Amino acid sequence: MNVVFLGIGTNLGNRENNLKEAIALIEECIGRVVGSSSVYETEPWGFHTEDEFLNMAVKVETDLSPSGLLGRILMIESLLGRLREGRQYSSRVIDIDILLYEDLIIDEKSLKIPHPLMQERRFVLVPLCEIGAETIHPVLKKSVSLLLESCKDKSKVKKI
Ligand code: PH2
Ligand code: MG
Ligand code: MG
Repeated sequence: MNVVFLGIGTNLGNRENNLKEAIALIEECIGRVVGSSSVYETEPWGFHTEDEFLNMAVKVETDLSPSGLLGRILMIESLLGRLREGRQYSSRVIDIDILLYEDLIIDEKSLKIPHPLMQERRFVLVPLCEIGAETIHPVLKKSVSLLLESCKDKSKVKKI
């Protein structure tokens, strides 16, 4: 079994329900959810919109390979009605990102693990720290709690 940390975000529709449905589908299609953070209301990061996000992190045990995992994530996102626009960042009903997969490092065009921007985003690090503070980032060689301490992002991340 492989331990993976996923970040989940939503800023459209019934956001609480989107998170619930995403977790149910993760249980069904990816593996056992063994850790789950609080839900945070967060300021949009990297683009402008009036629609604030809900973000959380989950810890999952899976026997899927990294590319198998990505395939299931894309399937879950489309089941929940995600439409992808051309722009870099846009509002979405659901986004599920692979943050960490054991201590694997993958740098391919369509799959990068660890998530290349996780250390710059409080909306990722604050929930992740709740369930994986001591986990070591395999590239930066620092724990998640140290990454949060040294993160320069000051955007709002509020537990709800
Ligand atoms: N996701 C993004 C870009 N910006 N901002 C917040 N607050 N939460 C997100 O999940 C998020 C974001 C790209 O995936
Ligand atoms: Mg994302
Ligand atoms: Mg994504």
